[in-house]
Amino acid sequence: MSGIAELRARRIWDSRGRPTVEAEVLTASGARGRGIAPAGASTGSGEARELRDGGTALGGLDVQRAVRGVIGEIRAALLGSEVADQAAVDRRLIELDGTPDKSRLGGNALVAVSLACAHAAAAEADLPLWRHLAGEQPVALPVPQIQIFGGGAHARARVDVQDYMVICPGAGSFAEALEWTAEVYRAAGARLAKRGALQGVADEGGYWPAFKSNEEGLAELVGAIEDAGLRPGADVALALDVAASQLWRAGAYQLALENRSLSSEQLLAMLLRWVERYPIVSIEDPFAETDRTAMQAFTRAAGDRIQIVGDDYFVTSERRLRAAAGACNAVLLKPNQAGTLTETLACWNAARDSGYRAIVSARSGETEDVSIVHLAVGWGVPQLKVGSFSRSERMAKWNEGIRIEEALGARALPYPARRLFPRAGR
Ligand code: 2PG
Ligand code: MG
Repeated sequence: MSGIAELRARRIWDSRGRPTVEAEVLTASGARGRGIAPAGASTGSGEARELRDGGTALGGLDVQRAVRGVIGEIRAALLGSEVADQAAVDRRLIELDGTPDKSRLGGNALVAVSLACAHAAAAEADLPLWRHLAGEQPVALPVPQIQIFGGGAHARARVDVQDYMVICPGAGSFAEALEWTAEVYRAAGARLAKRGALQGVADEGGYWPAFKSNEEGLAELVGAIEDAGLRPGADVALALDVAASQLWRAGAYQLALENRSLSSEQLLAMLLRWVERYPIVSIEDPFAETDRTAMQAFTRAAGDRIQIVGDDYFVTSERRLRAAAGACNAVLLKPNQAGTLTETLACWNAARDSGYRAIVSARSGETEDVSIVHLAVGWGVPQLKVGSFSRSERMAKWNEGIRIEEALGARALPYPARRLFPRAGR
């Protein structure tokens, strides 16, 4: 047990070259912890607000005010606090900010400090963060959702669907899932290059494709799985993030790529057709964050077959999850959407209470910070989404999972892929 002796912060740079907040906690006994705030591009309106400076420099995105808040007010409030009492630290942060959306001190400042405290507490106990969080509980590695093609807000809306991802229901371990994904990623790149449809990579490292329709991405993904010598559905299945809040304009879903505008009912029919035709096991934000009726209808229609994930829809809010009323059957957990680790954990506990699944997720703007891998393992969240299979802000996280899986060895609980996606994995 040791108190916070020093709290520092600085502006550093994220994977999009934008400013972000890094916080560092030092305890009285000399342990250190560091946390970095990630940043979203397709954000839900209910997320904790980032504090950005505005003005013209750096596109208004600078975070000097957020940094000053950490080394001023937040430091003064937390000095001497017990570092291992994460709930008390986070409560203090929330009280100090005093706004419902964390807009005064900034969700970016708060999440960096919250993460830094968790790391310092783990260092104090001389444990890796995942073990510090899990205590004596046995743990497993999470099943990765890995992006192959990027679109939406991460690729200037080149395609409307934001994330075309794979999940490997047939893989026997985290390491094997990564190996299979590496083959699929390579195969997908080779296919696009051959057709002259490869335009670089999107924000999370997935290929930036020149598709003619959104459905073409699904067919290409199935083709890439086959090219890689794997069985679509049984070995490697499809997962989508439609990020549909981004498509909702003037009372309809606008598919710019196809020059079409769909009602909720038409989008629902299209997604059901995709689920029939392709080995899809998970769809995130199939409808806009405001379209509760469609979310409930889609969950009734497809929720027994696939995972339906609320991201912008729940914004990692315990309250929203408890009020889900049959919308979705899974929740994305993003610590910076909530603002603190304690609130993120509360959302995961609410999901467990309600029989919802959960996936810990990175943001499209990331850094070398690998905390989310430790959160997934340590909290027992059985799935993890960190973007694609290229660029080191993504690979650092996948590689951290490999190290944890190796450290756990035979002590690990069974890898949950086949339990979570049994039909696809047969
Ligand atoms: C999402 C995330 C990650 P962003 O929508 O799930 O893909 O994107 O961080 O831009 O919200
Ligand atoms: Mg999303």
